[in-house]
Amino acid sequence: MAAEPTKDDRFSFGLWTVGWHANDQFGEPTRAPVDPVESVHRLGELGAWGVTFHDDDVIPFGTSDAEREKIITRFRAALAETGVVVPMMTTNLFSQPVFKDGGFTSNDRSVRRYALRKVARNIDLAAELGAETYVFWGGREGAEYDGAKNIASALDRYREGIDALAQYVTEKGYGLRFAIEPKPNEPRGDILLPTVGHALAFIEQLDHADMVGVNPEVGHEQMAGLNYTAGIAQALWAGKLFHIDLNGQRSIKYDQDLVFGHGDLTSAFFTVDLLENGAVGGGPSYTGPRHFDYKPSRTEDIAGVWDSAAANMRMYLLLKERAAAYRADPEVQQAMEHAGVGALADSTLSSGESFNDLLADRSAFEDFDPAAAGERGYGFVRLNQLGLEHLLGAR
Ligand code: GLT
Ligand code: MN
Ligand code: MN
Repeated sequence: MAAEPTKDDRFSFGLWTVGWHANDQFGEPTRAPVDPVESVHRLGELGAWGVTFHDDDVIPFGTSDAEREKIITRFRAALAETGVVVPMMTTNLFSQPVFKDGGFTSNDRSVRRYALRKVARNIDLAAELGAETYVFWGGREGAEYDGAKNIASALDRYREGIDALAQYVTEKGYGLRFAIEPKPNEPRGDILLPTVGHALAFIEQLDHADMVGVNPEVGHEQMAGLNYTAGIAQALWAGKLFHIDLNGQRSIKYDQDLVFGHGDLTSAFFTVDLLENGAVGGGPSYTGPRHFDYKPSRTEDIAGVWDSAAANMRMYLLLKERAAAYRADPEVQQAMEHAGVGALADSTLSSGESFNDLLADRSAFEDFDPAAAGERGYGFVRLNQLGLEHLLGAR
């Protein structure tokens, strides 16, 4: 049995997750609104370490400045009472009609200017609350019609927006880093920066590239048929895995936001193995929050909201325990050795060897027997079977 979650596990939840009223495209809300202060208390009691939120999750859109201050004061009191921290914050640039064509990349310049101001105001609050990461999920940054959006201009404006805000953070001396969250579609037909790879390439074009990374979400990569574990491994390799959104998704369809592990369980196992144990043979590891971005299904009542929140942490801890057993199993270690998993960390040229040395090495080519090397069995299936047996608790 996995341990109960504690603050040392650094589990965090978006307030929009448990706070979702369970309205969808086809139906009315099935639950009453949850007071964010109540969520802080309940999540803290369940063992969560942190909460994250959009400006509008805590301070309803259109609130006056005076009322805003009162809300913030009450929210801070809940944090102080519970010891729950705010490791990440973000901006809602997608719910209000003004953002129907996007925030940073709306075809309407006045909307783009308004979006930057909305983000800057919330960044000030994020710095005040001690957040380390500021997320940018551009759900409305995109289009349905190819003729309606100049993608090059949109990317120019996206870059301009992120760079201007990064400059603002730098000038203010805030200790914040930015994390871009990719998603292929929904709510827009096609969203800009649809995958981890697109986001990483975009970041390289920024003036402030050093302070910008990614916040990959399990379901968003899987909606595009991509391998989440491989995606975050590349982000780690690039030094850009600043934050993660854990949840579950069952194949290529609408964004399900299921409990972590309730989608592709095998993939979740290898995700936790990578996050907790690092890559076999070495590589950078992830030290950030274990953040859940799921939605308690529309079928659940309020008890089901808190049960499903707890289920995320429990799934993570169970998988962490299974992954530790997998790594500690001598048979697994032997199978990894046989498969050459760790050997991939050896450089292809020896240290000090030049490319000309390789050209002169007859054993590498003239005397090499490719037919013999082609006979090697790597035993990847046996290794995977051992992994699945550990996942099933059969070993
Ligand atoms: C929205 C989206 C999530 C993002 C949130 C951050 S909001 O619910 O579906 O994936 O992480 O803006
Ligand atoms: Mn997300
Ligand atoms: Mn999602």
